[in-house]
Amino acid sequence: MKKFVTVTAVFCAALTLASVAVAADEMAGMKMDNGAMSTAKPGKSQLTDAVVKKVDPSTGMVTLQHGALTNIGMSAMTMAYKAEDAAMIAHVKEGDKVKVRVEDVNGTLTIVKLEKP
Ligand SMILES: [Cu+2]
Repeated sequence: MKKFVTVTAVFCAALTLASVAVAADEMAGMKMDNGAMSTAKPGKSQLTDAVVKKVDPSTGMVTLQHGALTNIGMSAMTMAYKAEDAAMIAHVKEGDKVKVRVEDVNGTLTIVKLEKP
């Protein structure tokens, strides 16, 4: 019985070492993947075409007629979103064609990026 326990312990140690080695390999692989991704950023900062319908500096809301915002599961529609900062509002006006990135920031749909082409 004592021998069996020892054998099991050794076997477990070997298994642990093996999985550590595998984990290290996976991490090395992930690092390479991340490096490749950081140049392409697929989908991460994708911009969507929109037209500014209304800007309300008092509330920080910008009404956008926008294409599908796939990252937040929003189809094309006209809707008001919170601008991330006041500077964003300052340089747009009704009728501007823009490119936007809207993200769910702590439950608030927020325009995190707004570019005028
Ligand atoms: Cu919407």
